[in-house]
Amino acid sequence: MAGKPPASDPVQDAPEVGPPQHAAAGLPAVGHSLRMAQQQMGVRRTALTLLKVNQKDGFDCPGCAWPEGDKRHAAEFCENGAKAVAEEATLRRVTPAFFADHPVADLAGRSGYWLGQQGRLTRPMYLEDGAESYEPVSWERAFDIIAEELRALGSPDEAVFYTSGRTSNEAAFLYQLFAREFGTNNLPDCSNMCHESSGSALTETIGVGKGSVLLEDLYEADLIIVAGQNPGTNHPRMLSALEKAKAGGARIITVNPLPEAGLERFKNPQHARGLAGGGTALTDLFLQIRLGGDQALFRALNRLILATEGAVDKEFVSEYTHGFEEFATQARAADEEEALRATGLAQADIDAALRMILDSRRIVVCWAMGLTQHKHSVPTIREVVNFLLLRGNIGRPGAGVCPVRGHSNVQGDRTMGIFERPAPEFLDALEAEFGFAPPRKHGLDVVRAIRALRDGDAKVFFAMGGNFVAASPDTEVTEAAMRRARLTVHVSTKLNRSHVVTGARALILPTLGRTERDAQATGEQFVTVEDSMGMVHASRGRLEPAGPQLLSESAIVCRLARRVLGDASRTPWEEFEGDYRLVRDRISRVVPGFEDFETKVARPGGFTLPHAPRDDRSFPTATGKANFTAAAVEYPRVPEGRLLLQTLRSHDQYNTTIYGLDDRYRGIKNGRRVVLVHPEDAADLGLPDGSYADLVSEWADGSERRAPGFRVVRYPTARGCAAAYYPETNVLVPLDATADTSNTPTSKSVVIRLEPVTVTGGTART
Ligand SMILES: Nc1nc2c(c(=O)[nH]1)N[C@H]1C(S)=C(S)[C@@H](COP(=O)(O)OP(=O)(O)OC[C@H]3O[C@@H](n4cnc5c(=O)[nH]c(N)nc54)[C@H](O)[C@@H]3O)O[C@H]1N2
Ligand SMILES: Nc1nc2c(c(=O)[nH]1)N[C@H]1C(S)=C(S)[C@@H](COP(=O)(O)OP(=O)(O)OC[C@H]3O[C@@H](n4cnc5c(=O)[nH]c(N)nc54)[C@H](O)[C@@H]3O)O[C@H]1N2
Ligand SMILES: [Mo]
Repeated sequence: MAGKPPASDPVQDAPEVGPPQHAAAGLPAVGHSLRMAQQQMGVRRTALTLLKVNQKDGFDCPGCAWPEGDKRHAAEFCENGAKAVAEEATLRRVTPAFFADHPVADLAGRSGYWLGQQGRLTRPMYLEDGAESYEPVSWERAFDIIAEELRALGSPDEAVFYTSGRTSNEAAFLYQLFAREFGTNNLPDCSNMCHESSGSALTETIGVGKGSVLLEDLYEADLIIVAGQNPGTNHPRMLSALEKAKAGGARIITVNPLPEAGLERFKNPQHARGLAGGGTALTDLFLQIRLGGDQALFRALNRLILATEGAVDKEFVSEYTHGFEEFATQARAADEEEALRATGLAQADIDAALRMILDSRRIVVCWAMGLTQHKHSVPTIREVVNFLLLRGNIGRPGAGVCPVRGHSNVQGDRTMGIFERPAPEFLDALEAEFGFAPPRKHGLDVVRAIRALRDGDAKVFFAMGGNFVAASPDTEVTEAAMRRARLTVHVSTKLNRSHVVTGARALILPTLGRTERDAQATGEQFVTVEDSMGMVHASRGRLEPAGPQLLSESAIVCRLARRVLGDASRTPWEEFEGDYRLVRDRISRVVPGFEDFETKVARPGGFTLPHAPRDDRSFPTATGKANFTAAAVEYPRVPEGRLLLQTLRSHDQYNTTIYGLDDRYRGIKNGRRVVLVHPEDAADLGLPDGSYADLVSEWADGSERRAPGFRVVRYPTARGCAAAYYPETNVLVPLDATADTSNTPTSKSVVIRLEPVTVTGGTART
C-alpha cells in the first residue's frame, strides 16, 4: 500500500477505553514503530532510514531534542522517533492534481490527521486572491509575489517571520539574517509556546537560558526529579538514560498529576532482557501533584531544607550566589497549609521527598511543559533554581537544571538568533560581520504576532515550518487573525491546517526534510543541529528528495533574500546557497562558542557548547552571581464545580501532526476527543464513565469558549484536574491567558466546566 494516500477522510472519532498501562516500550513498541514505518515507507526504505537515525554519519532524528550518548546502538531510535521519520520519509505525495481535486474549502473541512496523511508536498503552490484552489507556481513567481507584498508594507515591522523547531542551524542563521536585513525583529518561534518560561527564568537566575547538565551528569546523579514531563511518549530515549542512572544508584522522584506509564516502569527495547522481562521500575517516589502546584511544592521543600541543620551548602551560597537573605526570609515564612492546598499532596509525601533530597549530594531536576505553560511558570522555575542553589547543585558533576526541549533543533534555532528580543551583543556581532544596521526594537512573539494580525498591524505572515494556526492558542481568534493577512507563506514538508486558513493570497513552499540528500552548487551538503544539552553535531540525509522541485530551507531563504533585498544587500546569498561551509564560517564569527565550527563539527559526534555555570561556576547575570529570587507563591484557583484542564500530547502525535488515534499507554484507542477526569470528580459532576460533555472554558473577562463532544474517561489524575489532547483543545485557551514575563500561553491551566451532552455514534472530528 506504500505510496497511496487514503482517498477519503477516515476519521471517525469513536474512542474505546481500556485500563492504563504501567510500563513503557519493550516489544509492543518495536512492533508499532515497524508497522507504522512500513505502511508509510515500505520495507526496504524502512530498513535504510531507521538504521541511519542518530548515527554519527547519519541524520538527526526529526523527533525530539534528547541527546545521543557517545556509544550508539545500531538502532538509536525510539518508537516515536520511528513515527517521526516515517511521517517525513513516506512515499505518499501531494501533487498539483490533488489540489485541483480538493479546493481549499474542502481541505478546510478535513481533519489535521487526514491532511497529514496525504503525503509530502512536492511543488510550490499558490492561492490567488479570491481563487478557490491552490495552483502550481514557479519558484521565481513565488518569490516575486512575496517580494511584491513585502515591499508594499508601510514598515518592515508589518511582516512576521515565524519558525518552528526543526530548522537547521544554517537555515535559521540565514533566516534571521534575512529578516533583520529586511528590517524587523519579528521572529516569533514555537519556543514562545514551549520553553520560553525556562529561558526567562534561567537567564535571570543563572545567566544562561539553557540546561546545565550533560548526559553524564544524569548518570552521576544521586537523585533525579522529573517534574511536568512525560518522557515515555515525548522523549522515549530519555528512559534509557534514566534506566542507566538507576543502575548507577540514582533515585527518581516523579512530580505529575498523571501516573505516566513510562516513568513507572521501562522495558528497554535495546536489551534482550528489556524486551522480554518485567523491565526496570523507574520512579521511587510519585508525587501526584495538582496542576500548577509545583512552585508551592518547591517552596515547601526549600522551607524544610532551610530548617534542617547543615542542609544548606553555605560555602556555595556565599561564594557564588546573590539574594539569599531575601529569599530565605520569604521561604522560612512559607505557609504549610497553603502548600498542601496548592499541591494536593499529604505532608507525608513532602517529608518523604525531603528525606531523599537530604540523602542526595547530587540532584538534577528535569522538566518540560508541565512546568512551563502556567501563568506563574517563570516564578515556578525560579523556585526550582532556588532549590538547587540551596545545596550547591549547579555547576558540579551529577547536578543541575535540565529543561528537556521539544523540537529537535529548537534550542539551536535560538542560538542562531531566532528570537524577537535579541541581545544587543548579538546584533553588534551581526552588524560587524555583515555591515548593516540591524533593527534594535524588539519584535513580536507568537501571542503578540496574533494580536498584530488580528488588528491589521501585521500583513504578511511567513512561516519556516510548523503549523501556526493549529499550534497557537484561541483557535478561532487565531484563524480570524490569519485570514486578515494580505499574504501567508509556509515553507513546509507536509500539508496542514495552516495551509488552508490563509490570508488573501497564500503560498506553500515545499522543502527538504532531515532524511533527504541536500545537493547544492558545490556538492552535497550537511547541516548542523544542537540538542537539549547544548551538543552540536552534523546531520546528513541520504534519501532522494520527495520530488525534484523541492528546495532546502537554506536555498529558499537565500533566493528570497536576493529577490527581496536586491543590490541593497552586500551579503553573498548566492554563495551561501551553494556552500553551507561559508554559512558556518559566518556563524563561527558571530555566535559565541562556534569558533572553529567547521573543524569541531567534523568530529564524529560533534562538540559541546560552552555553558558558564556548568563549566566553571561563573554566572553571567546582572549581579555576576547566581541569583536567588523571592516571589509570592501562586497557584491556580478553581471555582466550585469547575475543573482545571491541561492540554497535552497523546502517544500518537507530534504536536499538531497526528500519527494515529491511539494513546496506548493511557489505554485509549481509536479517538482523541476524550477528557480524563478523576473518578470522584466525575461522580460529583454527575458524569458517568462513557458519557459525553462539552468542555467550556471560563476566562477572567467573562468570556467563554467551547470545545464540543468529549467522551468522559474516569482516570487516576489528581483531584480537581482534567486532561485532554492538544490541538483540539486550543480553542479553549484565551489569547490573553499567558504566563507572566515569558508570555507563554497557559495551556496547562484552563478553568473549565463540563456540560453533559448526548452524542450519537461518536462522530466528532479530530
Ligand atoms: N512523540 C512526541 N514527542 C514529542 C512531542 C510530541 O508531540 N510527540 N512534542 C515535542 C515538543 S515540541 C515538546 S515541547 C515536548 C513536550 O513534552 P512533555 O512536556 O512531556 O509533553 P506534554 O504532553 O505536554 O506533557 C506534559 C506532562 O506534564 C504533566 N503536567 C501537566 N501540568 C503539570 C503541572 O502543573 N505540574 C506537573 N508537575 N506536571 C504537569 C502532564 O501530566 C504530562 O505528563 O515533547 C517533544 N517530543
Ligand atoms: N494547547 C496547547 N498548545 C500547544 C502546546 C500544548 O502543550 N498545548 N504545545 C506548544 C508547543 S510545546 C509547541 S513546540 C508548539 C508547536 O508548534 P509548531 O512547531 O508550529 O507545530 P508542529 O505541529 O510541530 O508543526 C508541524 C508541521 O511542521 C512542518 N514540518 C515538519 N518538518 C519540517 C521540516 O523539516 N521543515 C519544514 N519547513 N517544515 C517541517 C510540517 O508541515 C508539519 O505539518 O505548539 C504549542 N501549542
Ligand atoms: Mo515544544
